[in-house]
Amino acid sequence: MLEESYPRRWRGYWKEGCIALGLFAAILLVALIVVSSARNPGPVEIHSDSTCDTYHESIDFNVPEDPPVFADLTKQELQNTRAYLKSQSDLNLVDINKVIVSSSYIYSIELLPPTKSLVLQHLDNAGRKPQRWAKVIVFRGDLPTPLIQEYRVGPMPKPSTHDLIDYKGSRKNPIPFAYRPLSGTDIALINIHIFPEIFDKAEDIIVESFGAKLRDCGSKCVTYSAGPVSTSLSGEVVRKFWIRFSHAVNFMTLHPLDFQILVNLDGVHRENFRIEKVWYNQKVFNSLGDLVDAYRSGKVEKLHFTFPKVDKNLFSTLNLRGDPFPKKQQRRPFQVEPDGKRYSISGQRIKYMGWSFNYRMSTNSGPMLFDVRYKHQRIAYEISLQEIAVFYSGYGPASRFSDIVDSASMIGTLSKILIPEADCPGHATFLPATHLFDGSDAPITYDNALCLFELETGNPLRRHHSFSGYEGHFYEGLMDDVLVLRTVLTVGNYDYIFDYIFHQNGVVEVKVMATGYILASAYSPNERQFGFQIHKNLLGNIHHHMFNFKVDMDIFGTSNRFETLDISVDETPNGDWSSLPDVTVYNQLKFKRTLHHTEIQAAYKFNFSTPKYLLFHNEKRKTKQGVSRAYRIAINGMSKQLLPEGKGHEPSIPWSRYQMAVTKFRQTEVQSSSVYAIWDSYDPVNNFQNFLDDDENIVDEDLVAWVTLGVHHIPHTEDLPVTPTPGGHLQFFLLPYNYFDEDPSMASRNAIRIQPAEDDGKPGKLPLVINRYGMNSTRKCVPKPTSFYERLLNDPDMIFN
Ligand SMILES: *[C@@H]1O[C@H](CO)[C@@H](O)[C@H](O)[C@H]1NC(C)=O
Ligand SMILES: *[C@@H]1O[C@H](CO)[C@@H](O)[C@H](O)[C@H]1NC(C)=O
Ligand SMILES: [Cu+2]
Repeated sequence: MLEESYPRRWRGYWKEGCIALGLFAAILLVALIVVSSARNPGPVEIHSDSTCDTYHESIDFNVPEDPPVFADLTKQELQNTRAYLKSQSDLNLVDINKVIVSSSYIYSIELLPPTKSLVLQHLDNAGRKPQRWAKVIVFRGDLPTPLIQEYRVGPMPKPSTHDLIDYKGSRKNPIPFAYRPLSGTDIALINIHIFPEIFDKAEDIIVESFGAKLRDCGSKCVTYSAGPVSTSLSGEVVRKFWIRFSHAVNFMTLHPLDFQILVNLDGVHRENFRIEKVWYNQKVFNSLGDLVDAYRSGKVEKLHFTFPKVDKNLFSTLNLRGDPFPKKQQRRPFQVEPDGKRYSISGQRIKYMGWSFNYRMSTNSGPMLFDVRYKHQRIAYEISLQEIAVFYSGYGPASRFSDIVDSASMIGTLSKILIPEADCPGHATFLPATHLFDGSDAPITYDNALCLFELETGNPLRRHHSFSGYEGHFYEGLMDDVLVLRTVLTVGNYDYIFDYIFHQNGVVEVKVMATGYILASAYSPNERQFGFQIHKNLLGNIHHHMFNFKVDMDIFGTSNRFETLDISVDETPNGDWSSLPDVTVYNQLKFKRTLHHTEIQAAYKFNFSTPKYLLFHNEKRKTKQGVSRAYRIAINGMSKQLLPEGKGHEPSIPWSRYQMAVTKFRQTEVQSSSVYAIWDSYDPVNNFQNFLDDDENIVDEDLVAWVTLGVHHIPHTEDLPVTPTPGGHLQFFLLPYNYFDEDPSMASRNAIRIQPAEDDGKPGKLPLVINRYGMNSTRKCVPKPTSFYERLLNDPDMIFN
């Protein structure tokens, strides 16, 4: 066992050690977050002038005493859960400031979404409101065989029981200790057990090679990040990281050094914690001692990286530079809401035009929607992010084995603050999220974790102009104004923007954009097939971004079918229409409906030769013409998983094999991934492929679609300093398909119609009627400027800890 205990105040240590920040994985800034207590949410900001405020809807962030079924756990519920668990002797929890790897401690507490059947009883049949429960992940370093346990704790508000969650064999619980998601204890282990050896043996080499030091380094420091190495590589369930070193300069991923160390941090025993390999100047060594010998004897060529000159012109910093534009100091355009907000919020339920839905921010899996309805009719029971993955390639081992599956990084906690007028429009409403997680004793609330805004997209939703007399003169058009619920998850280097977008015609859009810093390698000719040299010592490695979403479709209830419209070429005899011998057969397109009976049959891999529409319907609900009233899922932003199935780290993300899969809803198959997926490729904890492999019947069942978006990214110089979003929007849509009798946006008062007035028979100009359907376009009002920046100046903890 570990003899010494070390406090969780890593931050102090790092200051002494001169290593600015340890970064993990997708370069996860976990754990260094030392937050003493939750801040009070600031005042709600609603930017509009009272004179504009005619029909303001109500915006209420207060969580009711008895929270609605989908609401995140409240501060009080989180606190009560923690207090209850603390008092349970079987859990053996230690105080947060005494946590070491061999302790029992709580990794996360969050809502365990209630059983769907109970929720539907409650919502649709006036059934009793289901009890609220917490899902709690506990690291049990204290047990003879350390492991991870997932508990169901409750009922709220005052928990009285805790049981291991029974996944009925569909996924593991408890979970091998080596699979635990990334936490502060990893930093502590590297810090206490690995760094002394590096200081001891390699400090001279680091100073000579990189013009910077690991400790006592002043303004020239070397920092590091640690990337998990998933278990398929060694074929054993062990916990290993590649530590990559870089110059401690904004931003570190663009200043990599050709120096990496593979460490084993398995279990809780100090004798396990060791350096297994060392990489220096494109060569592998079995130990630091071997590197030192080779370095001294001239068997490895010495590297000479110069420490970058840090100023605002440094290529890797984000500062205004270049020839400033616009030439004059003219502000950006902005939008106004001339008659007040047209949406309301209450109990984490949002209403907008015909739409209503609940949102929540899962600590471990990010933004989720529940009970999405249009005109009171549920379309989807759930639409939620499941996983973010990025698989990198490279010659050097750290890039080669960086296959990052981000929910190991508590992605829901990574939207720390959205900034008005940069992350979201100035008129947005900012929504809080509260978490209790690794490193915190009390719940932490991030006031601006999400934002909600109505957006004038500038695109017409529909229009037609009939300008000639014989068609009948008229014009009508309507802008595609939407409601956007946004969050931005900063997973170390990358920033992922997630939007749930609601259109006026019954369409839901889900969109992902990536920005932020790339993860890169020190340039070497060996890396050329994996990227371009984009700066002096820098090469941007090719990688594949992948995102998985759960879309629990409920079209007129839970008895649904999945059908595709398969488009093909029709060869029609053409003798009647042409006498030319080579036109006796005419080719055109046709389609046929294919009902998919089982899960394997339904698993969708895009094929250009066989275009398809993907439709969900309830067989009992037809239009007057007898056509199935359906919703269509359309995916814009697909990519193919090129890695072979079942090899390497691919088994951790089996959902990426399909652009969409359809499964029968099961309460034990509520997520496609798990927080363990970054490690578990050798033996996945929650294997999505198993959802399909039992090949259940999916006809007239409750169906769930699992949608994967993706894009390959070969970085280029314009990814410096950070990746821009244009060209990288990945989306999928839920589109009504024979669902309404006509476009429901016909009921929008925001359309504009122009037609001739009754012809008075007089010569001269045609008299016109311009119909704005009662909208007053003469009232003028100006939104109040945001007070956000004042609040920020008064409370800098809002943005940096
Ligand atoms: C795509 O569809 C065509 C036509 O059915 C088929 O011949 C081909 O094998 C398919 N490709 C893949 C990769 O499945
Ligand atoms: C439109 O607003 C202006 C200014 O508030 C007001 O004077 C006018 O009567 C309004 N028109 C209608 C049709 O409501
Ligand atoms: Cu990228």
